[in-house]
Amino acid sequence: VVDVVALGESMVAFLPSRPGRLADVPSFDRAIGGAESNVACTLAAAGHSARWVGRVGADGFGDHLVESIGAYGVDVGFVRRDPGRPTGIYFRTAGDRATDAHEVAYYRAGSAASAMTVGNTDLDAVRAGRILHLSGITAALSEDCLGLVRELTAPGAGRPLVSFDVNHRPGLWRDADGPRVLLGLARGADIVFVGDDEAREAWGLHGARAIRRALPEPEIVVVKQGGHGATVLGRDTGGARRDATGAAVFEPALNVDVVAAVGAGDAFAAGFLSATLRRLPVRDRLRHGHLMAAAALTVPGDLATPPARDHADRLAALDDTGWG
Ligand code: KDG
Repeated sequence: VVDVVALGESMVAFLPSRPGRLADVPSFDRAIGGAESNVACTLAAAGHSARWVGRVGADGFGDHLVESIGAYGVDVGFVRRDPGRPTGIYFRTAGDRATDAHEVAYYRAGSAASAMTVGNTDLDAVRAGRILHLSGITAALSEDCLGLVRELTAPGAGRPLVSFDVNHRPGLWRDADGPRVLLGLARGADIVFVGDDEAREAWGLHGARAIRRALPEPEIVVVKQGGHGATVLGRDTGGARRDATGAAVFEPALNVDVVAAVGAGDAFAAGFLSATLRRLPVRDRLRHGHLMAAAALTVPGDLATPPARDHADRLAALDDTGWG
């Protein structure tokens, strides 16, 4: 059994050679992006077995993605190639240091990944892990992709633990329905990751407890509070409390000098899921999330080399004065 299967669109990401507006940046460096494959890569780097299932074009960018993600040790054997559609790409600018305001230009409409359907995806391969990681980005790509995410978040016997990162990307939604659809999908998951800022913008919800009240079903809801920290609200907060909304565990984030926030949420999810697979206590799951996020925050691209498992364990074991 694979530890984690992640399904979603991966893209070639073009990172700016210097700060400035998209209109002014003269050249870009090629990297890879894709929220779900980022999670798979970080988990593989942290010593887990991980599979990424996606769809790319039968083009050079598709080769690059499959090779790069495979080089992290991720199983790419179930990635499909579509000769009729291109691999998605995107360009971004460097974020303003204070506000992280940046521009993103996607070239992914009609991409190979947007043509993923229930019918052309190997559902057994997708459901073969202990955890299936999905995100709201896939739901935004097309009606077919939304149907696939709905199928994978539907209740069913033998379903893996479903992890869902809300990842609300307003620019990708075809209509104003995105927030409502995302809320419905999140309610079908077992572990939900959501930023307090996106919950405010998408759902008008303020604060972790309000978010938990709107998402009563999942076993665990992780509310990410940016540079401040993250809170777990769930039934599984160490076994002591069994109520759906009452038990909350907050853990401060590490205070790092941010180079680029992109990819940090994915790294956080990977660290949290890694510690979940290892059945570590909730505080340590949050700390492993923060450690992986700190690594991603201090590099320009989506993916950093995370600390090795024993190193991460030593850092997570710091006492409260040493942490954060
Ligand atoms: O989380 C990082 C992603 O946002 C980035 O890699 C691009 O997947 C991406 C998206 O759709 O925004």
